[in-house]
Formats: sequence, C-alpha cells, structure tokens
Amino acid sequence: MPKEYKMKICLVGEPAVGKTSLIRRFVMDKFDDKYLTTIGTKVSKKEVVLDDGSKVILMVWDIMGQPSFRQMLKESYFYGANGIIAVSDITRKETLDAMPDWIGTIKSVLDKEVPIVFLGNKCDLKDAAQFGEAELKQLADMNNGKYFLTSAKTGDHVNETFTYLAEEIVKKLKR
Ligand code: G3D
Ligand code: MG
Repeated sequence: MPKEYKMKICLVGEPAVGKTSLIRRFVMDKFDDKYLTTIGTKVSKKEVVLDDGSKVILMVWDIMGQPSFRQMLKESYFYGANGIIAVSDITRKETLDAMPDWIGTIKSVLDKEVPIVFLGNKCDLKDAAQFGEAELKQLADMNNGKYFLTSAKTGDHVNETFTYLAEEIVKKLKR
C-alpha cells in the first residue's frame, strides 16, 4: 500500500546563495529575477509522489539572511527537521567554507542524524566558478551526504535534489 508522509526540510547557507530561488523554482517551477530578499522564516508546501507511489508532503523551510539569526532562532528553525539542504554558491568560495559552521549549528540542535544534500548552486555561471564538484564531493563525503550542482535559474537538478531527499528520508523511516 502506498503511504503518505509529511516532512520538514530546512535550507541553510550564507545570504544570496540562492536558497529562496531554489524553493521558488521547486514549488512553482519558475525563476523570478526580481524576487526580494527574504525577511523572516517562510514555509512553503509541495507534494511529491515517489516511485513506489508514496505521497510525500514537503514542508520547506527558508531562512532569513541575517547572521544573527543562527543564534537567535536556530532551535525553532531546525526543531523536528527530517532533512537538510545546505546551499553554497559556486561563484563564491567563502559560501562553501561557511558550511562546517552550519553543520555544527544543525548538529547542536538535532539529536539524530538526518539526510543532508549539499548544493553548489548557480551552476549556470560556471565561467565564474571558484569551486566545483571535487570540493562539494569532499564536503558531502565528510558529512555522510550527497551533492548536486544546481541552478535555480535553469532548474538544473532542482527537482532531483528534493526528490532524492524525500526518498532518503522515507528509506530511513522504513528502517
Ligand atoms: P538567498 O535566499 O540564499 O539569500 P536568493 O538567495 O534566492 O535571494 O538569491 C540571491 C541572488 O542570486 C538573486 O539575485 C537570485 O536571482 C540569484 N540566484 C539564485 N539562484 C541562482 C542561480 O542558480 N543562478 C543565477 N545566475 N542566479 C541565481 P539578485 O540579483 O536578485 O540579488
Ligand atoms: Mg532568501
């Protein structure tokens, strides 16, 4: 019998890496160049159907950009998260270097390990890239996760990211 699941997915990453754009692309399948910077936490909802027919309702949490956020709101933001999408921007290496800090914050709140996907976003700008697949893979391997090069602009690997995460979480729940 196909089942129904509800999951909380949190996006993390430095300001302007493309978190909000990725969610908009996934939820509405479009990219709006004029979208404004997020103020506050926002939750979007989207249903996906997995290969086995299971229905998954994804509650996708978006974060506001301010660095002070992490300390202030981390408990409630990460509380009950079933999966994490950790986003960096391939045109800014410092957004990748910030990842271990984010992982530390997540681990300090969540008592169990949850599936995590590392994204190198803005892969449509690969001429301006400051890092690539090798660095992402290293980060993913170190944290027992998966990685994708994505573009919220072209939609490259955006659906794959969310579907992969939903599948991993369901696998974990079945264990
Ligand atoms: P954030 O939510 O992580 O802070 P945003 O990031 O989604 O607000 O995106 C920050 C800027 O990067 C936005 O540009 C957005 O259009 C752009 N962007 C996001 N994803 C991509 C992508 O995959 N490719 C390209 N080329 N740009 C992307 P502005 O100019 O509005 O600040
Ligand atoms: Mg945002």
